[in-house]
Amino acid sequence: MTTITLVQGDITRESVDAIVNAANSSLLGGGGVDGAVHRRGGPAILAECRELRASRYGKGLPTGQAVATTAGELDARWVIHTVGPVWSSSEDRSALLASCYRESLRVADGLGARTVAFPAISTGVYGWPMDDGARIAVETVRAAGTTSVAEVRFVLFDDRAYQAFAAQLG
Ligand code: AR6
Repeated sequence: MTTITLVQGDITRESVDAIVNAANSSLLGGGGVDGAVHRRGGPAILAECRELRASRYGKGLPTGQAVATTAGELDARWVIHTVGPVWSSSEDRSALLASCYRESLRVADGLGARTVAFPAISTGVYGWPMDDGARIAVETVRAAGTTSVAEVRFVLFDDRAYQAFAAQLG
């Protein structure tokens, strides 16, 4: 069983085996969590992302998939980069958002990570409504029963996000 914990704060300050990054398919950085991960983690992360683009993801990492790199100077062993879907009011993309959590956990499992920190994927720049993003996150992690990950820690930036996740945990 995976224990789910909630903390409010900056995910790049967490001490865990793996930190999940809300990346974009370029893997070359951006704002939000992605910007913070690269700023605090240093250039080794970007260097490995560039190698992944050259070797495996010439067209970019597809939405809903996940891939690991070094965590550079972060207090973690790995960063797992995943690409959330951009929110759409006309199209249901929730399967892609669920896939981000599931695939990140699958990668974490493969690495032998026991503690994994997730941000609220897609709920920032990508515009996903927080309550729905929290529901998908918690449901998907709860359903990912086969993982050897002992703790999933959701790291929420502000009180509103924290409350949304707390409501889902019940
Ligand atoms: N720690 C924890 N949560 C954070 C942090 C942080 N340091 N910074 C922001 N959040 P976002 P997305 C929250 O925009 O929506 C980037 O440019 C934020 O309040 O980081 O998946 C990428 O390169 C929000 O609730 O990710 C992509 O282009 C949540 O983390 C795009 O943004 C996710 O916000 C991805 O957009």
